[in-house]
Amino acid sequence: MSSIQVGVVMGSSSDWDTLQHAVAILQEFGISHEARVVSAHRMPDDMFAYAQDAAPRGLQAIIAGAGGAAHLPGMLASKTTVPVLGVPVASKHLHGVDSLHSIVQMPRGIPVATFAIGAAGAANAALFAVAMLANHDAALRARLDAFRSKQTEAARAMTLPPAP
Ligand code: RP5
Repeated sequence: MSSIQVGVVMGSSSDWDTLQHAVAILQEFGISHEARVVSAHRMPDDMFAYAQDAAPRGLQAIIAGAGGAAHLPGMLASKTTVPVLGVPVASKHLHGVDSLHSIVQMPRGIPVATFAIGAAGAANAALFAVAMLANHDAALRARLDAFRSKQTEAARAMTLPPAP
């Protein structure tokens, strides 16, 4: 069994600008992970193999990002019960609304946890994966609580320019 806890997959290298924000969070929390291009449309056999191997490999979650006709998260979810966290990538023509709808509108019985379009969604998918892993890891829970506290302090310290 591999020691990889979270897989980060995306439909194209052009999705990396978005999905790198998930990887940065996983790195920050010391979560073992991998990042790969696994295209639903251009390499469907590889996609099915990735999904089928996910549980035997010991993956705890798959963060899957794609844009446009974003079938990758849903099709992965159709072939594994490892939780799939879907990240809609902003597309050129429809700005990611197409990606969001493609990912979120799953049929009953095959869930994909769907996050916001773009970088915030990618980061939040990773934070959600951290929260799932923290259910069985008290030290990780403490690091996640510290992350939240730091964020709260940063928000409290925010100032605004003087009114015109
Ligand atoms: C999707 O098509 C990918 O997830 C990507 O967001 C989009 C465009 O891919 P490229 O043409 O940039 O490779 O499958």
